[in-house]
Amino acid sequence: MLNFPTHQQPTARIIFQSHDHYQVIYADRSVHQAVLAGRLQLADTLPLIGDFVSGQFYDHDKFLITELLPRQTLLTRASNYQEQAVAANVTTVFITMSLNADFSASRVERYLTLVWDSGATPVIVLTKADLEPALLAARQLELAAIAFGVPIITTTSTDPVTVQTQLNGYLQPTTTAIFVGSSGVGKSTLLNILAAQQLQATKAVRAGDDKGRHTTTARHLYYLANGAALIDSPGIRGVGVASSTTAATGQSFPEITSLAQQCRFNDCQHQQEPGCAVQAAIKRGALSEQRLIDYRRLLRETEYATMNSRQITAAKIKRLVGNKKNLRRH
Ligand SMILES: Nc1nc2c(ncn2[C@@H]2O[C@H](COP(=O)(O)OP(=O)(O)OP(=O)(O)O)[C@@H](O)[C@H]2O)c(=O)[nH]1
Ligand SMILES: [Mg+2]
Ligand SMILES: [Zn+2]
Repeated sequence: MLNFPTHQQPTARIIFQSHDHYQVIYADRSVHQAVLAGRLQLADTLPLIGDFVSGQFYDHDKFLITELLPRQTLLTRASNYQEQAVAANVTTVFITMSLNADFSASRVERYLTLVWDSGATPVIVLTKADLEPALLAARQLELAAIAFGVPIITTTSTDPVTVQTQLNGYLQPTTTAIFVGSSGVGKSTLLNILAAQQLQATKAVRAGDDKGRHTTTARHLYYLANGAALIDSPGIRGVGVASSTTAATGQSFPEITSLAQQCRFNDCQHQQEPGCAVQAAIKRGALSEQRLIDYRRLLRETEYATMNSRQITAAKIKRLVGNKKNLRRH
């Protein structure tokens, strides 16, 4: 049996979410489709992958989520106007970066900030050591200078036994770990090695620039044999865009809302993401670009409307600072 918090009612854990469709795992490791009780659908805080919930079974094996149990940690991602929730109750974040074209020490720095804010513990994982053996030592030094004692692990997928021995120490029965990092760095590959089975699909990176193909499209939580939980996530596609769609904005733009349901990524920003149904509709002339621009403007306004004055000032400063950073970079 999995190690779940005790509660009067049956307790389950969210392992997948897509819009209002959930999957939960029960302590006996059985997986069930799940929905939110009406009362919860209107709550300020919606259950999220990694959350423990309680509820009851209906229709034989479906689960009705009636209560969100208290969170130990919350991992969020920075966005222009607010934080976007990534996963709940994460204890360990594997900041995953490949040693080839993807390498960026300043990106690791940004990830570290997010992880420390969340209450989880970071571990830096440098992948594809086989491809860049000559660069390894210099890059480890570069990271050590910003990582202040955060463990730095180096992996090679063709040596699964070493991968297991290096990462197993971080995967206790009480651990919930998540892999974050760019597309194509080998997050799903590592998960498959640790689970010793092909749980997630993996795909070769583009020749030339080593960019990944966004093979993983949604977060998914798996339990390893020893009871450690491990979340695979899609490669981050540009940080810094708010994702929340308020109900009001959705109602004013029903055609965009319904198109968005068909986007490949749950949190698609309808910019350059692959498989974006909104951009596809613009391309074939079924949606005017102006509609999308108006939609974005309203979205931003409604986001400000839900903030207090201190939060608005903070968001504006954040935007200014972000712009300056971009200026310096170019
Ligand atoms: N040479 C080498 N290739 C690797 C290594 N790790 C992963 N790969 C390859 O890199 C490619 C991308 O790996 P994935 O595991 O799909 O990458 P991902 O991070 O899950 O990518 P997304 O799901 O798109 O975010 C695959 O072809 C892997 O076989 C490694 O250590 N060495
Ligand atoms: Mg993947
Ligand atoms: Zn989209």
